[in-house]
Amino acid sequence: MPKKILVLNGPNLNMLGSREPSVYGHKTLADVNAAIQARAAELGVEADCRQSNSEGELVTWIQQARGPGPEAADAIIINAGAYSHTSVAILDALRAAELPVYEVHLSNIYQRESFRHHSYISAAAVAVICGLGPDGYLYALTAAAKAAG
Ligand code: CA2
Repeated sequence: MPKKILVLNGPNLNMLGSREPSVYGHKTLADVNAAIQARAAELGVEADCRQSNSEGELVTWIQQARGPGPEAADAIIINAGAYSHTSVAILDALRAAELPVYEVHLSNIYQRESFRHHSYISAAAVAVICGLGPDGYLYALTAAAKAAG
């Protein structure tokens, strides 16, 4: 069985490519997910890419990733969007999942408003990648696949 990596995107990331290209680039989320799938195929892992604007739905998916069951995953890559800066619920779910978590942000959150400088998610993450645009997901996927062995 190939290792399964759950790739979660949070609120507003479905709008990628449509607005704010100077911050988030021109690629759509479909473009980003296609690149993730291509890299997953090269790495021999399965990537399950999902996006939700709902904090509760993200929490549910993280809970299911712990298994047992068909949604069980071996690692989680997450860009929780603005919930990164607000959500103790997502932090608690990630901790409870007991899976390696890789946090990704498209932009360099430390060059932006001070309220973006803190991420609750980071306390549950083995690594944080920010400021590299969509490539950040590919670096995270490479690291997750290597660690999942
Ligand atoms: O840099 C990132 O990836 C962020 O997680 C993106 C979030 C932001 O709240 C975080 O501080 C940093 C926002 C995603 C919104 O994406 C949009 C894309 C296009 C148009 C509008 C929003």
